[in-house]
Amino acid sequence: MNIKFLDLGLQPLANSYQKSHKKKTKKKEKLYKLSVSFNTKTKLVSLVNRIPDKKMFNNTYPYKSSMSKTMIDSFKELSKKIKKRFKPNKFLEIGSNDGALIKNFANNKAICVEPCSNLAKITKKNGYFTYNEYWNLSLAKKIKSAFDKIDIIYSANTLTHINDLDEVFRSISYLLDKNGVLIVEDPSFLECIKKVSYDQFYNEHIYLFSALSVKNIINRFNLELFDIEKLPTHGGSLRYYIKHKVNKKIKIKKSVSHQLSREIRFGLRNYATYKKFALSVTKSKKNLIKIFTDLKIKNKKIIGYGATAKATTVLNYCNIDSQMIDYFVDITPDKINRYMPGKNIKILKYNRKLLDYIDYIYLGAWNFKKEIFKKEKNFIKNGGKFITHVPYPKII
Ligand code: DWN
Repeated sequence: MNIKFLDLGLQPLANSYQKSHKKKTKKKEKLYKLSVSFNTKTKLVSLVNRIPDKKMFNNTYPYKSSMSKTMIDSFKELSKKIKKRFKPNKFLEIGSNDGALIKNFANNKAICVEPCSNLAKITKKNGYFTYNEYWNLSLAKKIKSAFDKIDIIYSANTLTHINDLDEVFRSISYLLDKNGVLIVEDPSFLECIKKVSYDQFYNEHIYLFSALSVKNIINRFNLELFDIEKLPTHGGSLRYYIKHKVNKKIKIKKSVSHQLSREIRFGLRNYATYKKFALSVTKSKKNLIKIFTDLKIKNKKIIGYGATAKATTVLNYCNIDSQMIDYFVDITPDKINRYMPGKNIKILKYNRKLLDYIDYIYLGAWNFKKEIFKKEKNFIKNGGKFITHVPYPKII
């Protein structure tokens, strides 16, 4: 049974950065209900309303994984680890984005799957065999007939974006070699609760995984977890290592039972934990609005840093608009000179000079705080302050 526990109101599509100021053009931006539920049997956390894939993942998807050094370094480290630990002959990535990870593998050893054609074009151009398609069983069959054995399937921040999870894992189980390994990386729901990072929810993130829910879902497809790594990326992620149950050569590591116990101890099987989280979200909203209004009363100049999908959830849930935030800065080419979805705040091309005469910066990309603080040490040295809502609204 699915029980709704969190309501984040009406929200625009998170990655649909508007070309023009909607209030000026009087054209209405489409808004969708964003609420979150918990399945009492599988422990899976998911959105109540689903948006068709094609509306979100098409030929204009703006997000590029290679925009942060943190992610580039994390992918480089992981590819070294995969090569050493599993020595793959054929590596397949589902949701290869702009190739931030795949570029660490030789062209003849790696295959990309990417439904957004603007991104698929990049890996194709860089010589990788790229299927510009959505991940499903018919694609898995096509790949099997072309390449036969796939010994590593990897997917970061993608499987949680696909509505039909049964088809996702059925297709993986079909394609993955008997002795092969599936590696899945996604934000951890436990970390999301601990950090009250409710902005992990937006229409693209249909699911937020925990080890408990992943274990339950993959079990239906004769797959099992054999290792779990905790990662600092994207506000705290888990990397799940999965194998076919019939493969007894790979031993199950203690990290699996440790993570499951951690989640059980925290209460991820109990509805009361979810209700408590929803209360913390309401409190976070109230306190963040207070910080912004208090600063605006004092005529402080505030901008945003990192025009993230996550920031869209925060701005629309807390009703923070261009009266509060003058503009956002971002380095992603396809976001520049556009407007934050739903809130008409302009996104400018990042330039250090844009931080001059600014009193406060709202950290849209709080998950890259370390990287951003390092880059902006002069802003901090000159007395500039940051605003964040994670793990609770505060000025840093
Ligand atoms: O799952 C998803 C995650 C992985 O990425 C997608 N559905 C959408 C996207 O979500 P997001 O937009 O919340 O992701 P990020 O990775 O937190 O976005 C960071 C943004 O900040 C990018 O637009 C790049 C920008 N940035 C910047 O302008 N200067 C980032 C850094 C580190 C910087 O120095």
